[in-house]
Amino acid sequence: MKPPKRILRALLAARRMALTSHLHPEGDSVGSALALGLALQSLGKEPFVVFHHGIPRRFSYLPGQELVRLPSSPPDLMVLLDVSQRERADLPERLKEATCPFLIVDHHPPSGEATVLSKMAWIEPQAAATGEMVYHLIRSLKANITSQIAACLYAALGADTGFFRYTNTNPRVLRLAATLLEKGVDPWIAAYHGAEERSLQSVRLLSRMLSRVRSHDGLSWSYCEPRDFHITQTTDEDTEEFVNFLRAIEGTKVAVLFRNVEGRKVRISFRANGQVDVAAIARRFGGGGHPAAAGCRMELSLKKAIPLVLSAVSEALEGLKQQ
Ligand SMILES: [Mn+2]
Repeated sequence: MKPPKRILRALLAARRMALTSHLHPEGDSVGSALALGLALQSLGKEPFVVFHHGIPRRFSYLPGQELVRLPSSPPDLMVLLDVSQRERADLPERLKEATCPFLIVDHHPPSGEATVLSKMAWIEPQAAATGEMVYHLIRSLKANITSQIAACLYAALGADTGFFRYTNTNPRVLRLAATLLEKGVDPWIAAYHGAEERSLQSVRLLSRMLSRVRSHDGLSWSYCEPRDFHITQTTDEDTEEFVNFLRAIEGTKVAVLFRNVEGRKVRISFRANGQVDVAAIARRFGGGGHPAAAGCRMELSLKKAIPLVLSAVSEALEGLKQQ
């Protein structure tokens, strides 16, 4: 996995850089941005890690938090990590519209704009996480993998491999994990904050969601409605990983979780157990993701969104039967 020369040249030529990722950042986004930020800082650059809507509290244990700040004027270079579309980046409007070059480092299979911007994009669908690409980027930039950078990269790798359980876990990934452990990473701290820890309110929300789960013909689904968020004093951020509880149900081929925090806005997460490509389903509704984990958003009521999406999933499941 070798970063293209033009990507390295662009990073070396710039001084002030803003690093960002997609909205609702998870471990790969936050870990990749902080790791690259720390490495660029060690090279004498001035990196800004920008998550306009904030970083989930669970990642506050990660080093490099001091780099999370907004540049007062447009930077020389913008780096999008784990996302390839400017509109999906968690930037304030004025930075989204900045005229500086936008660099893309992402492991999601390309869609639309990424191909157009391909000169400035490094897309590596073989990578288990963007963090894996960032590791090679840092090495190629001749920066040291410090224990701090290793902690951020391990969080990134852990997040996208389900802490080394998903099928993207391969010998190469485990070798990289071993290298990071050799730098002093504590695997339990990373797994606890990255995957296990949740707030009491979030557990209360989970219990409401689970109390109404439906499971039939390989499809398991449930939803959270505005009342749930209101009663438990939670936000959509507290539903992280909820969909995995649905995927855990015996016989599930596709799991779907609907969340309606307020108004006519529904967020939908899909998980598959290996047979159905849920990214293809999510794309039909304007979303995207990986074959086994995807998502989309709809400007509809929960009542209207649920049957629309479930019938698309049932169709895909029917297709399996006929094969
Ligand atoms: Mn990722």
